[in-house]
Amino acid sequence: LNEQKAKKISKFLSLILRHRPETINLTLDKQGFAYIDELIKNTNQKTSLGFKLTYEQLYEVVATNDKKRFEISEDNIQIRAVQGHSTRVVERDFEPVLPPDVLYHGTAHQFIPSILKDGLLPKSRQYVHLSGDTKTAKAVGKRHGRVQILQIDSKKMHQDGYEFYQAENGVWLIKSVPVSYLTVY
Ligand code: HQG
Repeated sequence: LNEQKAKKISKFLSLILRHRPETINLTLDKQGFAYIDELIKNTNQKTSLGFKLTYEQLYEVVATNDKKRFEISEDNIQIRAVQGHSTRVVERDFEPVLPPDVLYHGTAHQFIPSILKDGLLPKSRQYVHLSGDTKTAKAVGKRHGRVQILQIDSKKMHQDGYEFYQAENGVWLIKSVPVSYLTVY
């Protein structure tokens, strides 16, 4: 599988498993899982990828994905995206975990006034995504424009009773971050 094709499959899986399963008439359960058989069959019927998706390609993309975005169930028959879901599609359960003292959020410069007014909101996703290091935060923010990193006082937030979650791929998740815990980094 060349890099370009792997990326195309990864983007397609993100779309289907996070935001628009209905594109290929796929059903996701409450924890985000879909049957691999059904995903492959429906993908190939609708040829939404422009080529036939095989089991081998699917497994290779899951195993080699740069951000480990996908997870295959223990019984090997289902697949899901571990984070990033649109709220209207999936509301996964996560166990609250102890966060590091500080976390980061990479965003674009143009969103700063609004964020400093309303805090960090999940927008169309189920959670606000936070990063453990500034390098990752930078990469996330860059997608939206000129990067601005925000530092989150996660220690204080946790002490104040806010719950933090961590997806299987290490991405930190929280429902929202009030302005008082944010510092422009
Ligand atoms: C911003 C990618 C105005 C927020 C990444 C962000 C991540 C506000 C944007 C994952 C705001 C939402 C998620 C407010 C938040 N006013 N703007 N009050 N509160 N925002 O894409 O964190 O490659 O939904 O700062 O790497 O950029 O897809 O979230 O800029 O892990 O696997 O609203 O997606 O991963 O944008 O990215 P997004 P995100 P994947």
